[in-house]
Formats: sequence, C-alpha cells, structure tokens
Amino acid sequence: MAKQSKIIITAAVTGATHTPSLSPYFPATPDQIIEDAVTAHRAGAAVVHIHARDPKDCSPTPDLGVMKEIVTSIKQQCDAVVCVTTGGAVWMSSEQRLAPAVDLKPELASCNAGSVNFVFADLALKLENPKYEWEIPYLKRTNELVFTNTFTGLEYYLNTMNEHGIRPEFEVYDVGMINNIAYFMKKGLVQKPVYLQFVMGILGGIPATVDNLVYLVKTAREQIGDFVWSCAAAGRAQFPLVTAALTMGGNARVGLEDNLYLKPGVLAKSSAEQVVQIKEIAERLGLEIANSEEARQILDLKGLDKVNY
Ligand code: KMH
Ligand code: ZN
Repeated sequence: MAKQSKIIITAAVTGATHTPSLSPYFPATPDQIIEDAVTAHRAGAAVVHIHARDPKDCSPTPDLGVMKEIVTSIKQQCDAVVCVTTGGAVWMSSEQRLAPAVDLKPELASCNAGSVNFVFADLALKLENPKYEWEIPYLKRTNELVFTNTFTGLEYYLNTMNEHGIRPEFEVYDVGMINNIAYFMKKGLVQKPVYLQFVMGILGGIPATVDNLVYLVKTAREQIGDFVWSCAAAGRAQFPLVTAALTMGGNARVGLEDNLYLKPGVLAKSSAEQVVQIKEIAERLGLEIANSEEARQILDLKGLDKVNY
C-alpha cells in the first residue's frame, strides 16, 4: 500500500463515557455536539466521530431522531466525514447500537472488534454535586458491565455495513481483536482498505504505552497486512500516544470523548482546541493534514452524496 501522503485527524466529540458535570466545556446537548463537531472540522479534523445525547438530561441515547438531527445539521454546515458510532453506550443492545448506521447509511461507522470490560467508574469520584442524578450511578455501573461484541454480532455488523457501502472503522481495544478482524477478512466480510482505530488506555483494555502501540501495529502487519490506522488514547495518555502514532506513520484521533484536558490540569474548552494542538505537533513533524475530500480518498469512502441524511 502506497505511503499515506497526508494524515487524517479525527475529532471524537462526545462519546458515551464522560458526563456533563465533569467539565463545563463538555458538549453534552445535541446543539453543543453539533457546534463542537463543526468547529473541530474547521480547525482541521477531516473526520468527526458522533454519538447522540438526550436533549433533556444529556445522557447517551440510542434515539435515532436525535442522531439524525445531529448528523444532518453537521452536513448542512460542512463536508466533514461523519463516523457514526455503532458502539453507543455499554448498556445499549446490539440493535440499538446499529440502528443509526442502518438508517443513516453514513460513509464511515465504528465497528468494535471484540468484547471488553469498559470501566470508567472512578470518574464518579470526581463528582461532588453533579447536575444530573443519573451521572454517578451511570459511571459506577461500568464496574458490572461488559462491552459485548460477539462474533455473531460482528458478522451482523459487517454484513450490514457491506450492504450499505459503509466503511467500518475497527475500534481495537486490545491485541486479540486484531485476530478477530483477520478472521473476518478470511471469511471475506472485510473490504480493503482496512481501517483500524487503536483505542488505548481503556480500563479493561490494553494500557496506553508506546511499547504497546508498537506491538499492536506489528501484530496488525503480521495478521492483516496492509491497513490504514489511527490512534486514540484515554485521558492524559492522549497526546503522548497520538504523537507517537504520528511519528510511526499513523493517523490521529483527539476530542472530548477520549480526554477532557488540553494538558494536565488544563481543561480543553472544545475538541477544536485539541485538534489545533495535534495539528501543530503534526506540522512540526513535517506532516501535512488531509482535508475531508483527501480523507475520503485515503479511506476509499462512498461519498457524502450517498448517505441517507
Ligand atoms: N462508548 C463506548 C462503549 C464506538 O463509538 O463505537 C464505545 C465507543 C466506541 O465509544
Ligand atoms: Zn465512540
């Protein structure tokens, strides 16, 4: 595979981990998610990764109407590649999680490549007077849950994505998941280019160290061969690991889904602030930043005119 000429910055703006009271800058309503995504795109993110949140209490929601409103408004304001979540939140059913991709038929959607404990209960320790009653129980409950992605589920997701021309962005939380992807490649369910998002530092998954990132990339080369890849890391590991990924020929994911801070002790005022910071780092490394059209070519996406929103 030809060396990628420009790097893709992804902004994951809200996710389903952080709760509103953890930061006054956290995009927690549909309008705030839209604005954070559009400003992150204007700052240099070719791709925005989107989850939906309930306008009433800012909790993660499987509501299709809310997701449609968010992605439609983003499309009206810019040509960002929208990566629609199929991970949703740990407690959502497989059907609830996949419904937005089925209905909206985006160019790109996340595809979680295996089951994992996805624990962020200790965030509750940071909350004294949360704005919403659901916040602390929601965080603590992750101690009891598994983020389930069975092989039957993966086959169902991949068949659905292939049917609608959706490129899967494989979320890889640990090394065994690379073998899962290789397994489905052998079954002919994965089209090239294969796009991997190494999501590191989730409690339950692979620790966010440079050695582990090197190990993941090496294992993927052995098991998968050619692939395009990107790196994201939780919390304070975000910038050290994403910078390492850039030096290794990878792409970068930042955003308030993964980390609320710009640097230790300094809350990020938006995902765009993190995009600006990683863009500066990339340019100092002599790298060029892909715009959305260039990202579409690198990932061989079907085009914004083929989506259903
Ligand atoms: N919220 C996590 C449980 C995805 O977007 O597909 C899963 C997640 C991955 O955020
Ligand atoms: Zn996500």
